[in-house]
Amino acid sequence: MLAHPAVVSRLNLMCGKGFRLDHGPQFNNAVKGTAGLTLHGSGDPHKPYVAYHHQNRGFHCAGVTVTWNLSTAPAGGGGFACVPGSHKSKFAMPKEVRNCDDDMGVVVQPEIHAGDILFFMDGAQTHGTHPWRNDHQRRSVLFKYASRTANRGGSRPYYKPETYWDEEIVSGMTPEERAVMFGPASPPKTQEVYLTVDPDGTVHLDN
Ligand SMILES: O=C(O)CCC(=O)C(=O)O
Repeated sequence: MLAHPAVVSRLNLMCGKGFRLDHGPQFNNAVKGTAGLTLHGSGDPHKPYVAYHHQNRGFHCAGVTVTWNLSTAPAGGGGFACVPGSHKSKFAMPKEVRNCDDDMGVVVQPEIHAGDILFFMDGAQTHGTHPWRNDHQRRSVLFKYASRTANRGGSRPYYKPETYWDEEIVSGMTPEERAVMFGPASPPKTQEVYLTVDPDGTVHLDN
Protein backbone atom coordinates (compact mmCIF):
# COMPACT_ATOMS: atom_id res chain seq x y z
CA MET A 1 0.00 0.00 0.00
CA LEU A 2 2.77 2.41 0.97
CA ALA A 3 4.53 2.44 -2.41
CA HIS A 4 1.88 0.89 -4.67
CA PRO A 5 2.30 1.78 -8.39
CA ALA A 6 -1.18 3.38 -8.49
CA VAL A 7 -0.11 5.66 -5.64
CA VAL A 8 3.43 6.40 -6.81
CA SER A 9 2.42 7.38 -10.35
CA ARG A 10 -0.08 9.93 -9.05
CA LEU A 11 1.95 11.31 -6.17
CA ASN A 12 4.89 11.89 -8.50
CA LEU A 13 2.57 14.33 -10.29
CA MET A 14 0.74 15.78 -7.31
CA CYS A 15 3.56 16.17 -4.75
CA GLY A 16 6.54 15.90 -7.08
CA LYS A 17 9.22 13.23 -7.26
CA GLY A 18 10.79 12.39 -3.95
CA PHE A 19 7.51 12.63 -2.02
CA ARG A 20 7.52 10.93 1.37
CA LEU A 21 5.19 9.59 4.03
CA ASP A 22 4.86 12.37 6.61
CA HIS A 23 2.66 10.63 9.17
CA GLY A 24 0.13 7.88 9.55
CA PRO A 25 -1.19 5.52 8.50
CA GLN A 26 -4.40 6.26 10.37
CA PHE A 27 -7.25 3.80 10.67
CA ASN A 28 -10.90 4.80 10.43
CA ASN A 29 -13.53 2.36 11.72
CA ALA A 30 -16.63 4.52 12.29
CA VAL A 31 -19.81 2.71 13.38
CA LYS A 32 -23.36 3.79 12.56
CA GLY A 33 -24.11 7.17 14.17
CA THR A 34 -20.50 8.34 14.33
CA ALA A 35 -20.60 12.11 13.80
CA GLY A 36 -18.99 15.36 14.82
CA LEU A 37 -16.20 16.05 12.34
CA THR A 38 -16.54 19.42 10.66
CA LEU A 39 -15.14 20.30 7.24
CA HIS A 40 -11.63 21.74 7.30
CA GLY A 41 -8.68 22.50 5.03
CA SER A 42 -9.57 24.92 2.21
CA GLY A 43 -6.11 26.47 2.20
CA ASP A 44 -7.24 28.92 4.87
CA PRO A 45 -5.25 30.03 6.76
CA HIS A 46 -2.39 29.59 4.29
CA LYS A 47 -0.05 26.80 5.37
CA PRO A 48 2.89 26.37 2.99
CA TYR A 49 3.45 22.77 4.07
CA VAL A 50 0.07 21.64 2.66
CA ALA A 51 -0.58 24.36 0.06
CA TYR A 52 -1.61 23.94 -3.56
CA HIS A 53 0.26 25.93 -6.17
CA HIS A 54 -0.05 26.27 -9.92
CA GLN A 55 2.85 27.55 -11.97
CA ASN A 56 2.84 27.80 -15.77
CA ARG A 57 1.64 24.36 -16.92
CA GLY A 58 2.40 22.49 -13.74
CA PHE A 59 0.59 22.04 -10.44
CA HIS A 60 1.98 21.09 -7.10
CA CYS A 61 0.46 20.14 -3.76
CA ALA A 62 2.65 19.91 -0.68
CA GLY A 63 0.31 17.57 1.23
CA VAL A 64 -1.78 14.75 -0.21
CA THR A 65 -3.65 12.06 1.73
CA VAL A 66 -4.28 8.68 0.16
CA THR A 67 -7.20 6.73 1.61
CA TRP A 68 -7.47 2.99 1.01
CA ASN A 69 -11.12 2.09 1.39
CA LEU A 70 -11.79 -1.35 2.80
CA SER A 71 -15.57 -0.96 2.94
CA THR A 72 -18.16 0.65 0.68
CA ALA A 73 -19.56 4.13 1.34
CA PRO A 74 -22.80 4.54 -0.62
CA ALA A 75 -23.63 8.06 -1.87
CA GLY A 76 -25.48 9.91 0.87
CA GLY A 77 -24.51 7.36 3.52
CA GLY A 78 -21.76 9.47 5.08
CA GLY A 79 -18.00 9.27 5.24
CA PHE A 80 -15.50 11.32 3.27
CA ALA A 81 -16.89 14.59 1.88
CA CYS A 82 -15.24 17.49 0.07
CA VAL A 83 -15.74 20.58 -2.03
CA PRO A 84 -14.28 19.77 -5.47
CA GLY A 85 -12.13 22.61 -6.80
CA SER A 86 -11.81 24.29 -3.40
CA HIS A 87 -7.99 23.99 -3.52
CA LYS A 88 -8.16 27.01 -5.87
CA SER A 89 -10.43 29.06 -3.61
CA LYS A 90 -9.21 32.47 -2.49
CA PHE A 91 -11.91 33.09 0.09
CA ALA A 92 -12.68 31.75 3.56
CA MET A 93 -14.96 28.71 3.84
CA PRO A 94 -18.48 29.86 4.90
CA LYS A 95 -19.27 28.89 8.50
CA GLU A 96 -22.34 26.90 7.41
CA VAL A 97 -20.26 24.76 5.06
CA ARG A 98 -17.66 24.19 7.75
CA ASN A 99 -20.18 22.97 10.33
CA CYS A 100 -22.27 21.09 7.71
CA ASP A 101 -25.44 23.15 8.42
CA ASP A 102 -25.73 24.23 4.78
CA ASP A 103 -23.65 22.63 2.05
CA MET A 104 -24.59 25.44 -0.39
CA GLY A 105 -24.81 22.80 -3.09
CA VAL A 106 -21.02 22.47 -3.30
CA VAL A 107 -20.21 19.62 -0.89
CA VAL A 108 -19.90 16.16 -2.41
CA GLN A 109 -19.82 12.87 -0.55
CA PRO A 110 -18.56 10.56 -3.27
CA GLU A 111 -19.77 7.00 -3.60
CA ILE A 112 -16.82 4.82 -2.70
CA HIS A 113 -16.45 1.08 -3.19
CA ALA A 114 -14.35 -1.29 -1.13
CA GLY A 115 -10.98 -1.41 -2.87
CA ASP A 116 -11.11 2.19 -4.14
CA ILE A 117 -8.21 4.52 -3.40
CA LEU A 118 -9.09 8.14 -2.77
CA PHE A 119 -6.60 11.01 -3.19
CA PHE A 120 -7.36 14.36 -1.58
CA MET A 121 -5.35 17.52 -1.13
CA ASP A 122 -5.73 17.57 2.61
CA GLY A 123 -5.05 21.09 3.98
CA ALA A 124 -5.39 22.73 0.56
CA GLN A 125 -8.91 21.44 -0.07
CA THR A 126 -12.15 21.72 1.89
CA HIS A 127 -12.87 18.20 3.15
CA GLY A 128 -14.04 16.29 6.18
CA THR A 129 -16.44 13.59 7.27
CA HIS A 130 -20.21 13.32 7.16
CA PRO A 131 -21.99 11.27 9.84
CA TRP A 132 -21.86 7.53 9.09
CA ARG A 133 -25.40 6.22 8.49
CA ASN A 134 -24.68 2.70 7.24
CA ASP A 135 -25.21 -0.50 9.21
CA HIS A 136 -21.76 -1.79 8.32
CA GLN A 137 -18.60 -0.28 9.80
CA ARG A 138 -16.62 2.23 7.82
CA ARG A 139 -13.10 0.93 7.32
CA SER A 140 -10.37 2.95 5.69
CA VAL A 141 -6.64 3.49 6.08
CA LEU A 142 -5.18 6.96 5.51
CA PHE A 143 -1.57 7.56 4.43
CA LYS A 144 -0.45 11.19 4.84
CA TYR A 145 2.15 12.06 2.20
CA ALA A 146 4.12 15.27 1.71
CA SER A 147 6.39 16.67 -0.95
CA ARG A 148 10.07 16.16 -0.18
CA THR A 149 10.75 19.31 1.88
CA ALA A 150 7.26 19.95 3.24
CA ASN A 151 6.81 19.08 6.88
CA ARG A 152 3.31 18.33 8.08
CA GLY A 153 4.40 17.67 11.65
CA GLY A 154 6.04 14.30 11.58
CA SER A 155 9.44 15.23 12.98
CA ARG A 156 8.24 16.99 16.11
CA PRO A 157 9.98 14.55 18.50
CA TYR A 158 13.35 15.24 16.85
CA TYR A 159 13.23 18.96 16.28
CA LYS A 160 14.67 20.28 19.55
CA PRO A 161 17.84 22.30 18.84
CA GLU A 162 19.93 19.84 20.89
CA THR A 163 18.77 16.97 18.66
CA TYR A 164 18.52 18.73 15.31
CA TRP A 165 21.97 20.33 15.64
CA ASP A 166 24.10 19.29 18.56
CA GLU A 167 24.22 20.06 22.30
CA GLU A 168 27.65 21.64 21.87
CA ILE A 169 26.45 24.01 19.15
CA VAL A 170 23.38 25.32 20.94
CA SER A 171 24.46 25.33 24.58
CA GLY A 172 25.05 28.89 25.75
CA MET A 173 22.69 30.40 23.19
CA THR A 174 20.14 32.97 24.31
CA PRO A 175 16.46 31.89 24.12
CA GLU A 176 16.15 34.19 21.06
CA GLU A 177 19.09 32.55 19.27
CA ARG A 178 17.85 29.11 20.27
CA ALA A 179 14.43 29.94 18.79
CA VAL A 180 15.83 29.86 15.25
CA MET A 181 17.73 26.59 15.80
CA PHE A 182 14.68 24.32 16.02
CA GLY A 183 14.33 21.85 13.17
CA PRO A 184 11.25 21.88 10.90
CA ALA A 185 7.88 20.88 12.30
CA SER A 186 4.47 22.29 11.57
CA PRO A 187 2.83 23.75 13.44
CA PRO A 188 5.33 23.96 16.30
CA LYS A 189 3.69 23.13 19.62
CA THR A 190 6.07 25.27 21.65
CA GLN A 191 6.18 29.03 22.11
CA GLU A 192 9.99 28.80 22.15
CA VAL A 193 10.16 29.21 18.35
CA TYR A 194 8.24 32.47 17.91
CA LEU A 195 10.16 35.74 17.82
CA THR A 196 9.04 39.35 17.69
CA VAL A 197 10.80 42.71 17.36
CA ASP A 198 9.86 45.64 19.61
CA PRO A 199 9.69 49.20 18.23
CA ASP A 200 13.07 49.86 19.90
CA GLY A 201 14.65 46.98 17.95
CA THR A 202 14.76 44.43 20.77
CA VAL A 203 14.22 40.85 19.63
CA HIS A 204 12.45 38.59 22.13
CA LEU A 205 10.30 35.49 22.35
CA ASP A 206 6.70 36.15 21.37
CA ASN A 207 4.87 34.37 24.20
O1 LIG B 1 -11.78 10.27 5.41
C1 LIG B 1 -12.36 11.11 6.08
O2 LIG B 1 -13.41 10.91 6.67
C2 LIG B 1 -11.75 12.49 6.21
C3 LIG B 1 -10.40 12.48 6.79
C4 LIG B 1 -9.94 13.84 7.17
O3 LIG B 1 -10.70 14.76 7.31
C5 LIG B 1 -8.52 14.09 7.36
O4 LIG B 1 -7.73 13.15 7.26
O5 LIG B 1 -8.15 15.25 7.61
